[in-house]
Amino acid sequence: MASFKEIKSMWTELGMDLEKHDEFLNSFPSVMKEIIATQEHRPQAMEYFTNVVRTVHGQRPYELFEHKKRGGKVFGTYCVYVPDEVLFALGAVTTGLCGGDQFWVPGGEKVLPRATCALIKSSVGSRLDHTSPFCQLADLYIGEATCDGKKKAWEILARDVPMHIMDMPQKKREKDIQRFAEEIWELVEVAENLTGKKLTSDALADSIRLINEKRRALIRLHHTRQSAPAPISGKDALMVTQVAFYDDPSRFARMVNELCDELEERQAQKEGPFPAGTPRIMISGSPMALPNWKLHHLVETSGAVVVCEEQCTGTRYYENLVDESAGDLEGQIMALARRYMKTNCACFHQNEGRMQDIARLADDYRVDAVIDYSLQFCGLYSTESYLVKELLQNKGLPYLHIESDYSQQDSEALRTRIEALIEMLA
Ligand code: BJ8
Repeated sequence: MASFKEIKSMWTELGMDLEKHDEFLNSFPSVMKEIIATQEHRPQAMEYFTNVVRTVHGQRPYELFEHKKRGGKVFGTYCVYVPDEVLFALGAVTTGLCGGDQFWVPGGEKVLPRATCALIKSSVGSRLDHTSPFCQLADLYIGEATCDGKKKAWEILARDVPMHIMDMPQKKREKDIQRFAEEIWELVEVAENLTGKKLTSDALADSIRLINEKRRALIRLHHTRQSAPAPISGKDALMVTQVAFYDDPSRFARMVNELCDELEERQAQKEGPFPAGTPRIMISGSPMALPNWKLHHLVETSGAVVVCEEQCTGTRYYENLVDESAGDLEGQIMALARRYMKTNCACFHQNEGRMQDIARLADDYRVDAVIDYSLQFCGLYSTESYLVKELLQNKGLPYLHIESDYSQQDSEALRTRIEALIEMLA
């Protein structure tokens, strides 16, 4: 464990704005206390994940800092379509850079239109304000051409930091999957140049296994939420998935499996933080980057429990494993392309796969209602909510569409709508 003195000198060496960063640090403990620590009957194994979050700008960045001192590279990413496997196979470490806090939004608004989603503004603001150690540590930022907001924001961010942008297909035909495999090959070349290493089939096989292991642990965890009562709160489950974007993959998988042992014990005893019969909610839509717990907190303090997230901070991150059977690099890259193209983001044209996912998850998790969530100004998920609504009406499931941002201004209005939904379920 690094001491506070060591962490502080790292922040200085990374060129962070310490005064502004202190403002962020001063507000964080009370948010953690109010939203996370006040929950009752939390699993003991959540202590590890709570500590990772509590020290999120300290301990994990310090590990990356030391990795860099040993000559290693750090890649920063913003999207679940970036294949971590090839970067780990080159001895690098990846870290999520998506901003999930209102604190960074004004920094993003200095260069972006206000009518941009909070995730993009917060991500850009955290870099431009020099208040995130992860942004300061990344040697190369990997962006992607997904939504218009990101595509344009990356052009502005690239004036400040080195960036590589992955192109994204618009559809999922066989030729699109082949094209995505070419994008992965291009990423390999870029990463080889930065790390000075050559990708080998053996190293890639190891890292495919490593990341599969991490996803398997998450699948195991989230499956426990299918039982009633759910053995873990939605807030805690979301926090674990959020930590997955930052933590060391092997340690993370081990700690998630420890948590699963406890949750499976609770399942057997029919125990959980909420009594049996508590209305079960699935949240679909835009991702919730750390520490965005706003909607989960509102739901779980209004008499319901969140049991599933059809989001990139949920099923879209951990479902689908990479086929481990390929024996050479060509086959492995193709296996990666096939796995990543199974992820159903609203940035795709003709995205029926996402509707099938929502229908399947609603059944598997025995949900009583779905809250379809779009970050304000996210045209993709807002527009697709029309199809989500139609799907759920046909299934006879209550549905609520919510558009929100990272501020707390709309919290009470949202609570009123959420309470009305939950009352209807009683
Ligand atoms: S795979 S959801 S992580 S693009 S919420 S920035 S879409 S305007 S984050 Fe995303 Fe990859 Fe898709 Fe997932 Fe744009 Fe919408 Fe903002 Fe979004």
